[in-house]
Amino acid sequence: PAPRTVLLTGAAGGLGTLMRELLPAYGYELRLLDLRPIEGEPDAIVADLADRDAVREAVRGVDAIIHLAGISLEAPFEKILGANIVGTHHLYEAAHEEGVRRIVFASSNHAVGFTPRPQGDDPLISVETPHRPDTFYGLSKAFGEDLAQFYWDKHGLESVSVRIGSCFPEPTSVRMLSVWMSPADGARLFHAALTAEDVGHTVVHGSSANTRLWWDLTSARALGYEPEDDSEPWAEKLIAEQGELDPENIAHAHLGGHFVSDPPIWPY
Ligand code: NAI
Ligand code: 15L
Repeated sequence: PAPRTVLLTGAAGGLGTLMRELLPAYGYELRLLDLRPIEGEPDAIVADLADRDAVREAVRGVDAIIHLAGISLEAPFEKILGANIVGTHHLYEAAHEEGVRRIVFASSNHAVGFTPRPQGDDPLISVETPHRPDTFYGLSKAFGEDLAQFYWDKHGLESVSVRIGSCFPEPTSVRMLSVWMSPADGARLFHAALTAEDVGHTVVHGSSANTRLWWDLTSARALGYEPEDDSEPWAEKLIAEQGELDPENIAHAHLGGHFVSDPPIWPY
């Protein structure tokens, strides 16, 4: 049966807020969790992924989990270790112990950020491309994908790891023209990842069907994902403001963009 009750971790964050708005239309009942309280959501669970018992209680009785919580930018390794590596392990272990069948894991393009982005006639980047993290942050996402594979092989807990490009209301850079995922397409992709049958552990790229796409959406489409959006309407304006990407600039030459040279730092 299709999952109905879904734990959304990181529900106070940018993507969590967008998904809280969009996913109920697909029939899901969301249980919310975040380190921070959420205004207007008194039932949201306020908990740190570091708290094993709280995580176990939070996953009890849900059909599936969308795991967004964690540090979403670069930070010192010790911080990333706690929130993203130990925290994601707590979540997987709790899900296994409580018999949750599937986790949709918010991985990131930064797990493979040092992959050169295609130029000219180069083929699109495949989901089979090796891990090439561009930050400790990206390294934690590579770990999360391996954790997902391990819990599938060892315990039969299914996952879809979504290597999200940039999911924001609008693309705001020339790079984002290639990796943007509209919030509506994000909800379509999460819905497909929750409902497709026999996913085992599947890695997919998370973006809209952008005209300037850098990566292959085949495995995402195989889940039933049909993207409806394209960043192209923003292209003329963004290129006029920022100029075309310069292949000599390493931040422009790799999938991870400025994370390869000058990553944004987590504020707390
Ligand atoms: P965000 O930083 O806005 O949200 C992350 C949320 O996780 C925050 O509300 C924070 O309070 C919570 N959190 C952090 N540490 C926690 C802990 N130890 N225990 C419980 N909650 C904790 O990030 P955003 O943009 O919403 O991203 C969501 C997820 O998707 C993240 O895992 C991020 O790495 C991933 N992602 C997002 C992309 C995007 O374009 N927005 C791109 C690629 C990946
Ligand atoms: C990410 O992984 C970050 O969490 C998000 O804030 C964006 O910076 C995104 O990647 C991106 O590459 O644009």
